[in-house]
Amino acid sequence: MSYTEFLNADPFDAARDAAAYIAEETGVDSHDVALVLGSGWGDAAELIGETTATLSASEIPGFTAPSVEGHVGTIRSVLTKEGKRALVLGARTHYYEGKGVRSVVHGVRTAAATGCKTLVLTNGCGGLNEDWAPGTPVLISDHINLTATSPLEGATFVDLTDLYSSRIRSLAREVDPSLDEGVYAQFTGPHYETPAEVQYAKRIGASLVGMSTALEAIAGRHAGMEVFGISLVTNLAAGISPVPLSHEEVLEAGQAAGPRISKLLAEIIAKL
Ligand code: 8IG
Repeated sequence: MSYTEFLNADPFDAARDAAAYIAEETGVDSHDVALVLGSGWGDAAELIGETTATLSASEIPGFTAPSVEGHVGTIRSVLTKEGKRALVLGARTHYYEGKGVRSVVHGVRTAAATGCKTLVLTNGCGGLNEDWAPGTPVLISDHINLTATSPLEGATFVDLTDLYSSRIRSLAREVDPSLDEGVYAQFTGPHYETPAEVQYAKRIGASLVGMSTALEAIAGRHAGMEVFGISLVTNLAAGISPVPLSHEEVLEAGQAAGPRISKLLAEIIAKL
């Protein structure tokens, strides 16, 4: 399926096509939990279980290769110790890539079409709370969608109360009681915020700023999945920190936090 064909197709038909391809290639008829790996989370899936199949995202209908260093372009089927099947999406499409919001949520819709009942969204982001040193994982309690768009089309009035499952957040705090929570504001990017925009985000109630997750969470809820979100604060947001942001800093903070967040993620998934 070419990109043009994808854009002209019904997005749920495209997701079913991708799910059929994944079932065929992995030999797994149905997956239970989907995991989207964001910046800094690339290696975090290693402890979840045994990888039984690895697919290149660009082979799967409607998926495209990622364009950002530090993002992995593979989709893996992982068997957990508890016998659950996890679909690990290392290939997120960001809104700033300009491929449209349908492309952004195609992975999430595909995950639902493969049978997933739970969606775990991870990301690397900026933090507004000075107590969150680079490398701090933070649970997402809610979001503010600042993209001025939605993955839903037409009269699709979906309730977003408790979008980020309080049940799964409690499970996460059983694993690590020190986990803080924050409200994630999705900006479009790809530029980082100005200090004034960070202050605006703070005043409207955000404590995390990033370029993903909210649109995917909405699509996940619409598709009937229970959504869990966890951010890795890789940098203090612009103006909160006295030093300017760099993508290298982001990658380094992610690498340093690797072992802790890998263990955390594996233990949360084991409890689902
Ligand atoms: I990693 O400070 C990462 N992603 N919008 N702001 C936004 N996205 C981010 C940031 C940040 N850090």
